[in-house]
Amino acid sequence: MKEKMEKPAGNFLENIHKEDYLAPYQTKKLKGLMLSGSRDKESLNGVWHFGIDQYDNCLRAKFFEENYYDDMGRAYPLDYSFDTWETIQVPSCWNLASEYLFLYEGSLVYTRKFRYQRHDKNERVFLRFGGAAYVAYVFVNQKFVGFHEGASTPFEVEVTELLRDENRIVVVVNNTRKRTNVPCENTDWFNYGGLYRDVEILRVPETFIKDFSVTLNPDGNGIRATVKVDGVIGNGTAMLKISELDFAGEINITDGKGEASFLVKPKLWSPENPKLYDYSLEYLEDKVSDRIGFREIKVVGTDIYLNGEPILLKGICAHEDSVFNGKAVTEAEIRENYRLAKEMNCNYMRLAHYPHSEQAAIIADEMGIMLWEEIPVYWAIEFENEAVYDNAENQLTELITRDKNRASVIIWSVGNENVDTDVRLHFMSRLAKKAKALDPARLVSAACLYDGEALVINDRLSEFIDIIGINEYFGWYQPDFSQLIRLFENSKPTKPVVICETGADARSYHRGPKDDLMTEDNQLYVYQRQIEVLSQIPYVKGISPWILFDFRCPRRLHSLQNYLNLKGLLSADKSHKKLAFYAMKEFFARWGE
Ligand code: GCB
Repeated sequence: MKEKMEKPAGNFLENIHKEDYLAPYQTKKLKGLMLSGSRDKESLNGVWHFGIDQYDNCLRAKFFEENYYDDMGRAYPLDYSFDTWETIQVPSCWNLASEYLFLYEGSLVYTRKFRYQRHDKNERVFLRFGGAAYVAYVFVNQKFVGFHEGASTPFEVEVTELLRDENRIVVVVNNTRKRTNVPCENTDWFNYGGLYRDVEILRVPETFIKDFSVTLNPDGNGIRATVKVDGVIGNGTAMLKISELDFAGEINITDGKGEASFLVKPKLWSPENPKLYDYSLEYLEDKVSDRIGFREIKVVGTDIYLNGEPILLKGICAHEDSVFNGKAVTEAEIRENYRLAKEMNCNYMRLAHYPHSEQAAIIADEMGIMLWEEIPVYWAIEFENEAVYDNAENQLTELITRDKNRASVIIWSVGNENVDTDVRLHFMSRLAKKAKALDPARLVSAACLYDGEALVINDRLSEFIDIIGINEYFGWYQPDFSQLIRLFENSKPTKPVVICETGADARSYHRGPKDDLMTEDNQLYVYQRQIEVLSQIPYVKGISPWILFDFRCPRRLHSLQNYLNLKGLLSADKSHKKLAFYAMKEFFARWGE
């Protein structure tokens, strides 16, 4: 009897009493590699089955093992039926898939079958997830293969040994907000859940290119490539080719790693001329190809230089959100955001507050928009918790690994609006150092708070970052506007300051006197006063108001807001431009002229 009870489907009593059921699944953490955009992929997007698993019964009772019969051949009573469950489209946010899932926070079990045929006897196969919000537990053919934490970065898992002709994949995705998550339970955006980015199969040779970066040489002479390979043959020669430059260069690989500089002179990428080159990188039987731009970004004193020229960052913030698709934004929606930003005379966008889709930087490269990319070290996460640090650092590493070859990305942000305490300083300075170590070719910043009592910019994190990002809401949360002027008079920063947020709520078409909150007229008035002050401050080298379009936000309960943050310069569906949009457009046209 006892032995029977330990079998997966017959262990009813054991399962319902086992409160540490998650522990065994949290041992194998999946990480993001660099098996990205540039390889051939087989898509696992499309129709999946799902079960809403509020009580986590899939993980407790191990549905994924698919034990249908006991040793005597008698059927177990089952609490699931994978292939007759309802269906959902992957990628998508489940919240928008049906009305009853709109506010759901918990586990959803996704499953589908797929066929696989080996092409080469030595091939290795990886499953790649572009993003799963917030944690994902992955099972292939009845085996647990690992879990990933963090809603917005990609991860891969090797499944070479597990695949058969016909395969079953089960993914338990859970979006429960928690104090110990990054971000923690309290944010100012909607908590979407699901497999909301591409799910793919990648085939690579036995030894494959696992990581590479190609950048301008820091000394200004030519380009530099670094390569890491994974597999059995760690010594050899990799070949980098950029056909438009008539260039082919060898990189010696020793013990899986190699690095080389080449005297090539590419035309430089800039928002005005977003020049990209096709390149390929080969090692033994493996080949990756992609497009790349070359540019130099640096800070000297309080100035930011792009390709040796001082620049102003004329920007706008954006969430990864859409009325129709939630976080599962389409390429067309990303393009539309950049088009609108360009219409407003922007050359730059802050992708708040977490890594946006991989396509965001690919399209920005092509359209010529400089980017600030960020990890969700947002508000009051548990800075004193080392596991929280590891999670944040992993999200940063996965983001940098994914986007480090995108010319458009000029800034890594290590967080937003975190109070300047000792534990936070320790936590975020480590992240800033990590970002620099992983990618010396970009600037590091964070959206900091000013000292509201002394009215001065003096966040201790400034020492560790290249650009001081400041969020300030004078005219909105702080009605005394004269304090904004005092703030700047009192501050003597030695690095460039970027106003990475400022703004005011306005409901589209709601008009009234300029002092009436939530009217477009009031929002315009706040913008006009901000522009008047900010344009006079010599060390303010960038502005990205909050925010391009209104977005879903459960914290916004006023009837005029109707669960939207209304600080957009456009309505949530982007069909309406508010008055302040035109004020920013006019200001950016003349700022710095
Ligand atoms: C902020 C936050 C942002 C909010 C915004 C607001 O400072 O960084 O996430 O949405 O203010 O609207 O209050």
